[in-house]
Amino acid sequence: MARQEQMVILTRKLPDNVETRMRELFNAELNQTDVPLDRGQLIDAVERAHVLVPTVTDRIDADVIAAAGPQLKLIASFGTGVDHIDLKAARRAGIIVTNTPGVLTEDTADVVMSLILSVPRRLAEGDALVRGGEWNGWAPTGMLGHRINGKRLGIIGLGRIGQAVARRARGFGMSIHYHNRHAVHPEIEQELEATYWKDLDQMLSRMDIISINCPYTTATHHLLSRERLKKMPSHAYLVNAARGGIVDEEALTDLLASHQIAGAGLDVYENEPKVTEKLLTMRNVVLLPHIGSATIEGRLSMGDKVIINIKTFLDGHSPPDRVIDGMI
Ligand code: 8YV
Repeated sequence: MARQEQMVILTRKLPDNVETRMRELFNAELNQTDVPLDRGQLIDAVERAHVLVPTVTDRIDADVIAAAGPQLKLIASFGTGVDHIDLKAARRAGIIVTNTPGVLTEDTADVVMSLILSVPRRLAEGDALVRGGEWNGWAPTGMLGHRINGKRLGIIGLGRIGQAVARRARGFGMSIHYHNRHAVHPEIEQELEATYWKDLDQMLSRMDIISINCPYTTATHHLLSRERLKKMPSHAYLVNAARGGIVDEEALTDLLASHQIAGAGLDVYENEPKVTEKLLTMRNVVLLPHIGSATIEGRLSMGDKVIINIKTFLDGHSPPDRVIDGMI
C-alpha cells in the first residue's frame, strides 16, 4: 500500500503545521474537536489505523492493544514519556512504539527551574496577594521565603532533563546531587560537579530541594512513598515535573499539611486532571497544569519527530526513536 493511503489516526489536536504535513504525507484522520477519545473510540481507532499517534492522555493498555487490527504496526507517541503505553503488550503484538526524546528537554528543565525558584521564594503566593488587593506595601518581614543560592539540589534521575536542570541550578549557585540506578559518566559528573548517591534514602535526608526527573515505570511507581517522603528534612521542598505516579500524592499532601515537608512545586499529578483537593487549599505549593513541554517551538519539534518516525517506518526503515521495552 502506498504511504499516502496508510491510515494514521491522531487522538488529539496537534499544531496546524503538524496536521497539515500529516495530511500531505499520509491518510491522516484528525481530532478537530480535541476531546480525548473515550475507550470505545480508542478501540475503534486501533481496529482501523495502520499508525496510531497517541498522547499522554490516552491509556494504551494490554486490552486496547489486544483489540488492535493486524494492520496496526506502529504507535508513534507524541511525547517522551511512554508510561501510558503497555510496551510489553505492544512488543508481543509486533507493534513498534516510538516517542519524541530530546526536543522537550530544555523547555521541561525551564519549568522545573521555575518551580525550584517559585516555591521557596513564594512567587505564586505573592502574585495572589497582589491580585487579591491584600498587599499593603513593602515590609521588612513581609513575604519572606528561603534563599536558593548555596542550597543542595537532589535530582532523582540525572538523564537528559535532569542534566539540563542541573546546568540551570548551578547558574543559581546550587550544589548538585543525584540518585540514579548507576552513576553517570565521570565527564558529566565533573562538568556538573555532581555528587552521586547510590542510596536514595540517604540523599533525601540531606537535601534542601528534591527534583524528580526520572521516567515513570513499574520500578518508579511511588518511588517517593510515604516512608521515603518522611526522610526529607522538614525545611526541604519537592519539585515534580516528571510523572505524578512517582510520588504517593496522598502521603505528600499529608506531610505538607503537617509541615513535615516545607513545600512542593508540581506540574504533574497521580490522577490527571484530578488534583488532590487538599493541595488546592495550601499556600506552600505551586500547582501547574502539566506544561513542562508546552511551548509552540517544542510542540512543533515533537510533531516533526512523530512525522519522521512514521515516514521512516512506512518507507521500510527502522524509525529513529524506537522505544525498546526494558530499556526505559
Ligand atoms: C508532553 C510529557 O506534553 O513528553 C512527555 O513525557 O510529559 C509532556 O511534556 C506529553 O507527554 C504529550 O503526550
